[in-house]
Parts: sequence; structure tokens; C-alpha cells
Amino acid sequence: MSLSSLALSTLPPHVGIPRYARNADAPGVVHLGLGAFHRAHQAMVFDQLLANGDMRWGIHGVGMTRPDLVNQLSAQDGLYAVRVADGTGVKWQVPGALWRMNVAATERDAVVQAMAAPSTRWVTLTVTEKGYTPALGQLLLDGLRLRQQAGLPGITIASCDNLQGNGHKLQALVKAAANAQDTALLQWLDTHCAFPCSMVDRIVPAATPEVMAAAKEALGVPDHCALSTEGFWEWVIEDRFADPTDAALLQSAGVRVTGDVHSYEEAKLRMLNGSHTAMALMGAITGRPFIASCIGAPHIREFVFRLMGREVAPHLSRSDWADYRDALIARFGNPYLKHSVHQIATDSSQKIPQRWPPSVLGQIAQGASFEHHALAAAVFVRYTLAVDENGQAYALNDPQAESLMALGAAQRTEPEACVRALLAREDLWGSALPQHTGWIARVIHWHQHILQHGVDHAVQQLTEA
Ligand code: CS2
Repeated sequence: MSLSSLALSTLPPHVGIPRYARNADAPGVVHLGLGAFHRAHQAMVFDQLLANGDMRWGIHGVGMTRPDLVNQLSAQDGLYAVRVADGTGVKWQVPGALWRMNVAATERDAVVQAMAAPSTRWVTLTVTEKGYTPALGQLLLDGLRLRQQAGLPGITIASCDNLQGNGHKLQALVKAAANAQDTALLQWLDTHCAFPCSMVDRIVPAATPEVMAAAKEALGVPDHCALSTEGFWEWVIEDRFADPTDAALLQSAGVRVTGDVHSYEEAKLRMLNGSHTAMALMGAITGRPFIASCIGAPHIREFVFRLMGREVAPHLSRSDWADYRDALIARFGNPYLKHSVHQIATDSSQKIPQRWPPSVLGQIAQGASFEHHALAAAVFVRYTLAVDENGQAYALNDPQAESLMALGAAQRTEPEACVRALLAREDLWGSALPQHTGWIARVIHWHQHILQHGVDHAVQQLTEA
């Protein structure tokens, strides 16, 4: 017997379990994107609110494309164990907030109906950077239109993806899906629904066989959906809710509700995620499998330390950046996480625009050095070769994989032209950087160095300077 509602009573006492009644008939939240992150982040915040006795936070979870995951979670009644582990200890917990599930790709109507259900008060989203398409706007609008037509209250629709201004982006997508003539609907969206921006943070690697084995040992029953995460978590959300009383409730569960999400978003995207992408690409090329293996190499650690302090921090509005940087370096080293570099390198074309160019442009505006970002960009170019420095091939998992590999293929024979072609792409770098000859020259420099001497040598040379 696997983990399920029935098995809960058999779990050893050290495993935290839900002690409230789970009611699949009345979830209050529809969540789009059932990946590991949501299940070990917001789902655990909602679990806390449910444990506090507020039964409006059960989740109707929607997998966007993957029926296998939804089937496995359904077979376990929406239950899964999370190992929360870092230097302070190891705990296992089974959150109970996931009450119902569907797959958007094959059960679209059920998802629309869930958003229009009277019990629904929130929609949250973790659909990744590439998920922000007109089809997503249409899906949300279809649910919201039913609410408006039925005279139901408006709801809070909270994007929790790693995009700057994520709430504004989502609101724009939903409104773009509406017919411009439908002024009643557009007005209802503006006055009754809220699209707060938010910054979410917790490192949650995709599940691995190792974590499942550890779960079986800790729980005494198999759990095919077990996850591993760190103790740290942060959710900063803009004080903009359809029901304003939600602000105090979320605060009671440890969420930071503020008027200024922007300063948290920019620091997190450029420091944490920016370093992640740089390390992930270095790891993929040098054969270091995990973020912890990368940060464990002194020269890469120094690179990340300097990237954050010298090139990112000067452009942040968050003043406690030095503490933030030091805490991040410790989190990257968490030996329990086994965060795969290839997982983070996935969809790099969608991630780089938020993570690197704002800092480079900030440095340029101040006449300051952007060498660390130039080296990172050169590593990205080298990454498009799809073979590591030991000759091992890897897949580029990216919606732009084909075009990136086509541009990158010639880098051994025509390295300079190839770097120029990849740096010309405005979808990655924005409109200003492709015009900046100083930037292009430094990326060409580091790329040549990498081809001749390898990534480690380049990072060592820069960090010894
Ligand atoms: C990572 C993030 O995969 C990635 O792109 O950088 O998932 C990162 O682990 C989270 O944003 C941490 O909060």
C-alpha cells in the first residue's frame, strides 16, 4: 500500500500529517502548475492555514500537461511527503492541502468550471516562464467570465512565477483575451478581481529516486510523489486582494504582505536565479551534476560571490543585500538538495532575460565592469554545443533549442561570428545589449578563452584577477 488517506494513521509519529478534514467538494484555491515547487511551497502555506482551522485553503490542483503526475497524485489522494532538510536538521511532513486534481491539456472544461466554482476565492499559478501565452490568458478568462455572468464574487489571481512584475504580466494576458467590446467584463475584472505581484522562493529540486527511497524508509510505505526541500522559504506578495481580509491571514502563516514587492523580486531574480543559471551552465559543461558540486568548487564560489556583490547588488533597492548574498551561498551548498544543473539549465532562453541583462545594463550605465556576466554569457554560448568538456553529449531542453543549437553549432570553426549571432538575439538580451560593442567584445574574449582552456580555467583567471 502506498501513501494515501488510509495510510496516514500508520505513519511513524515523527512524520507531520494533516489533522484536519480534507473536503474534495469545496477547495478554495485553484492552482495551475502542479510541479515540485508549488507542492513544497504554497501548498505548505495553505496546509498551515488549514491546520489553523480556516477551511477555505484546500487546493484544486491543475497539472498543465502531465497526466502521469496527476494520476500518481490522485492514486495517493493528493498526499505526498516533503523532506525539509538543511544544516539545522531533517524533518518529514505530509501536507494535506491538495484535495482535487485535473489536467488542463485534456480536461480544460473541468478547469474552467473549477475557477467558476462558488467556493473558489483564489487562483495561483506556477506555470514557468514559457507558460505565459495567450492560451493561458484565455483559460483564465473563460473561468472568470463564468463568475461574472453568474454574479459570483471576484477572486485573487496570483502569479507565482519567476518573472519581474508577474501580476501585471498576467493581468495583461487575461485582459488581452477579452473582447474589447465587452466593457462590462473588463470593468468587472478591474473592480472585483486582483492580480497581485509576488516573489516566491524555496529551492525544490525535481523529485529523484533517491528521495523516494528515503521517503519509503522514513514513512514505512512507498510514496511515488515525495519531494525534498530546504527549511528556508519566502513568499512576498503585493497587498492587493479581492478579499482584503486575506492579508492578515496570509501574514499569520508567515507570508510577507507589502506594497513593495519589486525590491524583493529584483533581488531574488538577479541574485539567486542569476547565480543559479550561471552555475547550472558551468556545471553542465564541466560535468558537475549539482548546484552543491558547483558552489563547492572554490573558484566558482568566488565567482558567484563577486557576481552578486560587484555586478548585481549596486542596482538593487534592497539594502540588506550582503546578508542575502551570504545566505544564498549557504543555501546553494545544502548537501541534501541534489539540485540538478540540467534541471536549472532547462529553458535558459526564457530565464536569462530576467536574470542577467538588467545588471549588465546597470553596470554599463555606471561605467562599471560586467566581466562576470560576460563570462556567464560566454558559458551560455559554449553550452549550446550540447556536449560537455569530457565529450559527453547532453540535451538542450528549451523551447528555443533548435535555433540556439543551429546558431551555436559553428562556434568551433567560426567562434566570433557565432557569439555575435547569439548575442544579437533580442528575445534573450533585450534591445540595448545587442548594440553594445564593449559587451560583445568581452563575451567574445571569454568565449575564446573557454574554447581554448576550458570553463574552469576562465573562471579561475577572472576570480584571481
Ligand atoms: C531555479 C529556480 O530552475 C530554476 O530556474 O533557478 O527554480 C529556483 O530554484 C527557485 O526560483 C528558488 O526559489
